[in-house]
Amino acid sequence: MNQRPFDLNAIRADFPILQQQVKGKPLVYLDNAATSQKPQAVIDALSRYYSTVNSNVHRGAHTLADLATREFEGARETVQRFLNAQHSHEIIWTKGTTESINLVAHSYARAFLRAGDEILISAMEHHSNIVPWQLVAQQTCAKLKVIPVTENAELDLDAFDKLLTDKTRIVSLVHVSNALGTINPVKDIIDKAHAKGAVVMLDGAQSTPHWPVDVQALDCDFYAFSGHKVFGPTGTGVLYGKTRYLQAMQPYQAGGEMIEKVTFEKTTFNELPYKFEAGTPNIAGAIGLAAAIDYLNQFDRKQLAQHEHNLLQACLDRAADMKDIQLIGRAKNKAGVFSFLLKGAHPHDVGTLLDQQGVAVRTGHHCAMPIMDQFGIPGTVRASFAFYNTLEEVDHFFAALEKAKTFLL
Ligand code: 7TS
Repeated sequence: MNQRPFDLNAIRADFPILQQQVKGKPLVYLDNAATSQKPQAVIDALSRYYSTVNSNVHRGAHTLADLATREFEGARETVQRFLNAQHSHEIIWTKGTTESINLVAHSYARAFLRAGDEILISAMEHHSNIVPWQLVAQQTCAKLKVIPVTENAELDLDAFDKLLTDKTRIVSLVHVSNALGTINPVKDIIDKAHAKGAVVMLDGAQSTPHWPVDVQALDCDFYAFSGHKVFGPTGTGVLYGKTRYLQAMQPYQAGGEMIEKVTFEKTTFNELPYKFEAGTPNIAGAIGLAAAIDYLNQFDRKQLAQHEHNLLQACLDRAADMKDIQLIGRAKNKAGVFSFLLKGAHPHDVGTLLDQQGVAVRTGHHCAMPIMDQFGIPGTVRASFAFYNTLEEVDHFFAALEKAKTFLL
């Protein structure tokens, strides 16, 4: 396949929002971990769908309904290839990582866990990979256990070995931390968890935007990601699950689409994946997400990842020369997330001063309060990168940071 060369100017021209000014300054968008920007190809896919295809799926006898169904199911196959899943019925549409994790917590864990069983998560999880398991633990009298995180923001793997026991039924772990950037050694963890008979769910919200994920090579049992973080529309997401687990699970949302036959006495469910997709799905969103994946697939994704790594390295180099900056998250294996504090300044104040200079970052606890508590901080300032960011933007960001320092310190 002919791959498109990595030409940053041409890439940036594909993202209309990046051409904007904010507060009279060129936008420097460094909040990609919260949501990433959309290329024109995605915007066009949505517009084309609504202008020429819009119909409901799986039910119509007319031409457009058939077309919408084929495009919607084609999008599922695009995601199947994106994750290298074995079957397209292993791809369940959701509205994001949060819903995907809740689906597994409700339909798998709540049904199959018994009192005394254990669920293992880590101290660096996003709230969406903590709270669903707390609820399930309460409902089933299972126990929630937490893998500690070291000072360097890495998983404490010795502690993991001890926490993983014959009672562990589920390990649910973030692939890449949104607050710290840590890339977790998930393959080892999956293999060890399987050896104990536990199922493994991975939160891929922050990995899928950066490099190809292969669920068969990982051998994870469930994998969740958000479409809006991989350059697709908001309100889209995916749960991958191995067929044997999905087949054993009951749906946790019920309604149209997910049934085979309904009488007042008894309902039988539709086959996979529809059993888990009650109601009219986000058809345009799924087609938009497939357009985002097609867009990414034009490139050698290794080149995109290398570029993001260079951006992170530039930040780390600049920070090493800068006074009064404290890095949060010093893992050796790290994705393009640069979380920090200016000593003595509240993260929100830093964020506001950066915004005045056109630089968009996120400040706060990043929906990961427990790890912030562990580090004894209320939150951080977080710059997070996508492949369309430039080294010039890193320069601009640090110049803006120096200026913020003169106001705050
Ligand atoms: N898991 C991780 C690791 C995340 O980073 C996020 C969102 C989620 C789950 C939830 O994804 P959603 O699409 O269902 O909302 N993270 C962030 C963030 O870092 N800033 O804003 C949202």
